[in-house]
Parts: sequence; C-alpha cells; structure tokens
Amino acid sequence: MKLYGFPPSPNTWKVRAVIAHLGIPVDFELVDLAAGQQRTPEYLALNPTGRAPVLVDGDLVLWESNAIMQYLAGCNASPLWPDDARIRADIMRWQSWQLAHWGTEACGPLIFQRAVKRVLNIGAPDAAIVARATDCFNREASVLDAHLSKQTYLVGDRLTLADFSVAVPLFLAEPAELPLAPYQHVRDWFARVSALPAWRETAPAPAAAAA
Ligand SMILES: N[C@@H](CCC(=O)N[C@@H](CS)C(=O)NCC(=O)O)C(=O)O
Repeated sequence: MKLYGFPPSPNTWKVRAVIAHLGIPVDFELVDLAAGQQRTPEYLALNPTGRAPVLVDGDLVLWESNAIMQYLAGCNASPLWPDDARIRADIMRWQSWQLAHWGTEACGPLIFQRAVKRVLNIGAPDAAIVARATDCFNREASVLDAHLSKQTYLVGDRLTLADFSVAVPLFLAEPAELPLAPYQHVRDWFARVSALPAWRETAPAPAAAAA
C-alpha cells in the first residue's frame, strides 16, 4: 500500500497520523506541491483533481483524505471507525462539516492568508477574506464548543476519525492566529487529541507546516 502526499499539508498529515495510530505499514511517496508535482501527467492519472493525498492499494486508487482514513480504519477493524451505522453516520457528519465549513470557510482561509502566504512570501493577508473567515470561525467554533461541553470526543466518549479530521487545522492556530481564546472546551479537547503520539511521529517541519 502506498500513500502519495505532501507532509506539511493538513490533509496529508491527518492521514499519516491515522496510519501511525493504527500502526500499519504504508509506504510514503512525496508529491511536492511547492514544485507543482501534483500537475504532472503521472500524478493526474492517479488523481485527476491534482490534489494530495492519494492512497494506492493494489488496483484501488483512492483520493479524498476522509475517504482514505475510513478505508484504512475499516480494513483494520479499528475503533476509530466502528462497524455501526449510527456511529459511522455521526463520524461522517463531523467529517462533512469539517470539509464544508470548519476547514473550507473558517480555518482554511485564515491558514492560507496568514500562514501559507508568509511561508511562501506571496504577499500580505487579504483583509476582507480574513474578516469573512473570522466570522465563519466564530460561528462554527461556537457550535463545536457547545458540543464539546457535553462530551470528551466528537462522537460518543471515544476517539474516532472525526477527531483527527476536525483537530488537524488547529495545529496551525498560532501562525494563523485562529481566535480560539473564547472556546475553552475546544481548547481542552484539542489538548487531549493533539497529545496522541501519532501526531508527533508524523509532524511536518515547523517552518513548512501549512504550505
Ligand atoms: N478535499 C481534499 C482536499 C485536498 C487538498 O486540497 N489538498 C491540497 C493540500 S492540503 C492540495 O493538494 N493542493 C494542491 C493544489 O490544489 O494544487 C481532501 O480532503 O483530500
């Protein structure tokens, strides 16, 4: 089995963290996004969207990080993705929310404007985008905080794939200046989830994170 990815990108990091947590052997191949390797014909044959990561397992070629995480945890009968329709739907709910709102509307634009632009030296943050994303961040973080005031992890009382998906952008809270201060339950939950050794074992070099 082989994962193609770019270690500093949160979508690659969360998949690598799940692989480390599961303790399974998966070869890794770098797709250097900074060098444009995601647009080579060889890579586009694997993922026509030109994004990382991609998992190849025999004749299965799978892109979209959350689908890859579900496949890996499912193949390994992991409690991160229990064989229970209700729990899986609940995990999917948070992973869908992460893709559509938490990542794409809130954390992602703040990470790009404040952290990625600085690392790549491609100009100042766009104030209008930062303002809109900050509003989104506060709206979504309030929902997350209220949920986590009632439970230890996102789904039930156990760590699942949902925690990996929703937590990963928060590793960039400092450089992206994510306004986390009012959200005590989110901060406590992130402290629990980020303490997993799997994150440290797969962490990108600090200066490269977010690129
Ligand atoms: N929804 C996709 C998003 C993947 C994605 O946007 N990856 C970024 C890195 S975090 C990428 O490959 N960007 C390169 C590009 O768009 O050219 C997933 O979860 O796998």
